[in-house]
Amino acid sequence: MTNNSKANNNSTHPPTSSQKGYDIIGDIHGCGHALESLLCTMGYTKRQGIYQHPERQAIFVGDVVDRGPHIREALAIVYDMVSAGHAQMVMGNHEYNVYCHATPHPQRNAYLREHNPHNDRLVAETFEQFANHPNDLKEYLAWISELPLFLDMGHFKVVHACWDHFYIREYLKRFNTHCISPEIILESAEPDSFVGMMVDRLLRGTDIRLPDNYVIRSRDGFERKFFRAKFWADDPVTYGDVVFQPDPLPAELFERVLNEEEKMRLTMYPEDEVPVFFGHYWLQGRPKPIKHNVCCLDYSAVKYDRLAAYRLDNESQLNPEKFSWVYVDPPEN
Ligand SMILES: [Mn+2]
Repeated sequence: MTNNSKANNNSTHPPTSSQKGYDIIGDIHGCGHALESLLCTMGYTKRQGIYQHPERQAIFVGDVVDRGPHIREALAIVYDMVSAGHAQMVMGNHEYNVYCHATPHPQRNAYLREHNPHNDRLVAETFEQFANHPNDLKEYLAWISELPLFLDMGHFKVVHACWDHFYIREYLKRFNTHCISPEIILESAEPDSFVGMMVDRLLRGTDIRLPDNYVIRSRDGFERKFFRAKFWADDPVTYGDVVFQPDPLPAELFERVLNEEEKMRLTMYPEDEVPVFFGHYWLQGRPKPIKHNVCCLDYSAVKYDRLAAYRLDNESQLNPEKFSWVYVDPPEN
């Protein structure tokens, strides 16, 4: 950490007078070296130890931690940029997991997130890489516990997995902030609480339970009884219209018609809304907008695809030419 001062997340950083644009950066997952390459590619330079751009601000869509080889480096870069006002960040489901995994429940003999083989495995690299740096981890966890859950920047929006107008409006009404807090995280650990459902929706997206006894075995070995659904589908009819994940649905389910209850679980993102940026969904290949106002920036950096960014100026229709990315190479053995 370069700064001793704690980042102020309680207000979005106003653009400086020279600021012209935003570079929105996808899931890093411990690919700290790729992050440095991407920042350099986009004209950011390191001054007094902090990456910065004279005319632009970076916005991270979350999931800086877990899985990859350089989690401490990645967190240090992001934390220092945010602390100095050169970047903003929204919380990803992996930051939330790491915080809850490390935080004992004040009234119960348990952690906020259950320790079991599945949950332990998801956060293993982060705790391993911080094993000899417990004080740094403590400081990062405190910072994580006050991150924004979403950013409404006026001419664009940012969230980790799903922009849900209903939950966001209700959250602002209840808490009068776009940030989370240790108290709200504690409440969110109750799965049926409003904040529990909200965090799940914004940080993990909408999903639909597979019918009967179907199970999808994902490429990374997890068994899933749900599939991830789009929040931007227009008038979806079948499972195939809403599925959005790297692991394909069993073929016979593709044409299955969504029932009313399943449709109720979905959320929509109107055509005439400002662009929304998010990560989370493990895309691959050449980065491009999903729709004129919908853009996922997770291009599977930690699976040796790309770390991607969208370089936004004032356009309201996303431009396929405005992505930057770096390739992430497997380590040489
Ligand atoms: Mn992710």
